Amino acid sequence: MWGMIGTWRMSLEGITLASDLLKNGTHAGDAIEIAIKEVEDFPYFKSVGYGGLPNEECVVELDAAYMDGDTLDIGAVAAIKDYANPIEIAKSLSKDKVNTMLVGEGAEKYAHKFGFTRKNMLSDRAKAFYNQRIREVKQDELKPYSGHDTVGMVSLDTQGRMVVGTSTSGLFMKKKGRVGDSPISGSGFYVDSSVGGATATGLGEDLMKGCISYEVVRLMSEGCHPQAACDKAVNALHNKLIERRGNSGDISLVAMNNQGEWGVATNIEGFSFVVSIEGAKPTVYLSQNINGQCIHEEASQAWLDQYMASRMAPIEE
Ligand code: SD4
Repeated sequence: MWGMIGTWRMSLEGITLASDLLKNGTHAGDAIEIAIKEVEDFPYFKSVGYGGLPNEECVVELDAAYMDGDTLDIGAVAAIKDYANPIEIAKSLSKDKVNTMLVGEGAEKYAHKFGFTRKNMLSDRAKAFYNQRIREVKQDELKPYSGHDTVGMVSLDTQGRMVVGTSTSGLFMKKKGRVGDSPISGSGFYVDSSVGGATATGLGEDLMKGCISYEVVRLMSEGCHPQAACDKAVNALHNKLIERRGNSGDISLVAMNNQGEWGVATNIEGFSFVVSIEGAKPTVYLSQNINGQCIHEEASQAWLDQYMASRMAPIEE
């Protein structure tokens, strides 16, 4: 049995590519690295890798993490600039015993030392979004924190090994040095091959208040199906945030257990995600929370076409 699950429609090409490898016995970690690299390299996804949206100083700072569910090794980078594939750097760091999470300049120094590909990660398109947002904020006083799409994936290989990875430019217009949940163990991701893995997307500041990915894995370890675990954890955090603070940010989780069973929960409208399991083709689903229970349906061709068209539509300079 092998399987893979990833956040948002943008996981599709990477998961499709990695599925063919998993099918042929590739390690879950190599599958994650290849799949996430594919998302990082695609310029039209706005919150990951090249083309990711910049911070308020118009600089693209990236966060990424990699966790091996067999050894529990973790590697992560945060607020790293000018490197093409943060997931590769995170994976490389996970092999070390100490200094496994590096930020900013330290992460760049490490990447330089080990010859990772340098790249100016600010695309013309992302710069145009930035300029557009500056005008909108001035005109309408819009809150800058919107428009997000972090990639998080869990993979299970034919040997039963599980790995999770994340990669993101975080929130558009974030402060320089701001770090979200994506490189933080337990919040943005967690995996244990004896149970399963989970990864989150949404408002990092709120996801971290619930250590939500760990919570999903913990619930699975108590016997919950991944769907029940996701529903339970997402609803509990959402309700707690409303109760204590009056509001909750966006929270979406995807999870898979070591049997290839999967689950997804969200507190937003139409969260998209991708699942690929042995015997079925990689599929994009849309999820909706109906009174605390998330229902998923396969995305229609019209939805898929519209998604790509909107990602690639020309933008005003
Ligand atoms: C963050 N959780 O940096 C990320 C953003 C995100 O989809 O998920 N966007 O807070």
